[in-house]
Formats: sequence, C-alpha cells, structure tokens
Amino acid sequence: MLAVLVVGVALRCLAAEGKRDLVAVRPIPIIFDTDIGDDIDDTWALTYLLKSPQFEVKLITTTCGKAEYRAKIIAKLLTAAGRTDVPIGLGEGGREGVGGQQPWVQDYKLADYPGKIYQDGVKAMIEAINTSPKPMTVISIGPLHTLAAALDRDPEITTRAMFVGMQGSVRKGYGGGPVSPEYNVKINPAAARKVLSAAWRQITITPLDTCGRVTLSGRRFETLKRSRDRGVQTLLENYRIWAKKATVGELRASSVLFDTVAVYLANRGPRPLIAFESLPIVVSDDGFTRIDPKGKRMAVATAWKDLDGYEDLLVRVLTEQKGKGR
Ligand SMILES: [Ca+2]
Repeated sequence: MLAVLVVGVALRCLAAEGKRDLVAVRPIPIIFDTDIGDDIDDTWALTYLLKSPQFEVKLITTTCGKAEYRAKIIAKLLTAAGRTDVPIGLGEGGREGVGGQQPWVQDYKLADYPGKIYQDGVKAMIEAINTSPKPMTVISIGPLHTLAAALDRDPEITTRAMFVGMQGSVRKGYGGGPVSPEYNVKINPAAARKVLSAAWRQITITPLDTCGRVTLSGRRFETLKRSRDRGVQTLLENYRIWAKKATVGELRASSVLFDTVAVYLANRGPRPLIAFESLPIVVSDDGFTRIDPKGKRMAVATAWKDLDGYEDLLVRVLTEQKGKGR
C-alpha cells in the first residue's frame, strides 16, 4: 500500500515537472514598440529581450517619430545578434530626425537589412496581433503614438493582446521622489489615455516607482565590461557613443535602465522580484497617472521585493551565451 502511495506521489510530481517544462519551452509571442535612439535604456531592453529564450519576437515597431533613425538602430542591433528573422515596422510620429546613437548608424542603409521592413508599422502591428495563434504580448517602452494609431484603426486588437508598458509615476517619482508626469505619458497624454484605458486582455505597467531605481554599477557593471559576448559588446559600444566617451573603459556605471523592467514583466507567472498592486489609473491632460476609482484597473509594479536580485538577473541574462545569439 505504501509503495503504491509512494509511486503515485512520484508520478504526480513527474507530471507536475513535465507541465512546468512545457510552460518553460512554450515561447511568449512579443511585439516590441520602442523609441530607441533617444535614451539608451531601450537598447539595453532590446538586448535583454533578444537574450531571453522564453520570448519569441514577432515584430519590432518604432514610436514617437524619427522612424528611419530608430529602425536603423534596430536593424543593426538585430543583424549583430544574428536575428534578421525579426521584422521591423516604421511607426507613427514622423520619419525625420536623429539622436545620440546617430554616429553608430550614419553609414547604415535600412535597405541593407536582410529582414523584412514594413513602411506601415501600424498595419504590421495590427496584422501580427490578428494573425497570431496565441494572444500577443505588446511590450511598450516609449510614448504611445504608434499603439494609439493601431487602436484607432482596429480597436478589436485589444481582445487578442496583453499590454506591458513602462509608463507613469503612481506612488513615487524618479529616484523615489514625489510623483511627477513621466516622459512616455507627458509627451503624448492623449495617446497614453487611449492606450491605458483600452480593453486589453491584461494591462501591466512598471512606473517610475520601480523602473526608475534600476542601475548597474560596481561589480555588476565590471562583469559586463569584461564580457566577450558580442551582444554585450555591441550594447556597451552604443552606450559609449550615447554617453560621448572615447572608450568603453571610461564608462563606470549604467544610466537608469527603466525600459528593461517592462521586459521582465512580460514573463509569465508570479515574477517574484517585484510587488504588484491592482489599481484604477487615469491619465490627466498634464501627463500624470493618478489612482482614481473612475480609472482603468491594471497591475502596477509599485515596489521591488528584490532589486539586487533583478540587477543580478539582468547581468546574468545579458552575459549568458546561448545559441542563435540569444
Ligand atoms: Ca524608451
């Protein structure tokens, strides 16, 4: 009788293990919407995303103007990572303009990208969501021009997608200070209101309360500088250019890595390093994200349980060398 019991328990444990493995290997389809090329943290977030095998990146779109410049940075990063299977869509807000990573792409031609380039990134986003067999996760790490335009054209995409964003300032502001209008919201509050009140299957955000506290310094940053991984070296070269340093050796710490936290939140399951509150949020005309009973209820990452653990995780994932450049 005892033996039967033991075998039964063992079988149940094995079944549970198998189920966990299945969950672990089933990739999460992702659309990554970014204003890469302004602050450098988008480049960190994209590198982290590409190195995370649990994600299957279906499309990367630009937002907030400078579409060609941003697309060139994405194309060159994907090429360096051996991931030209990922299509790029040019998003809303205009084509012209450059930023601090321009020296890295000034001689690069978008036409040389071996992968697919969609001139209408909004259309590509809608099609990627509507044709995905599994619900899409949209990671949004910039102002919301492109996603608002997608909702204007096809509001039904919300029924087939989860939204994960780096937006807002809810209980605290930058560096733990008072609540303030956060850049991705205040640059286009109307677009932010549209996207953050839409009927997505789920809405999860990291406001400044949590994402505004992430920097890599000391032994963690030195580990990155010592890494021979091509993705890390490409990342640090971009950071050097953006920070206007002559050599990578002059870099001592990262800037604040806001956008990386949205990638962490796109994982399935409990995400044990961070604490969530379910809060109703409204977007004001002057770019505040306020708790208000009339607001849209969403999962808000308002506090870290283990910020050191997150910073260690980030360094570990960035420096791990896996197949296909991930
Ligand atoms: Ca960004």
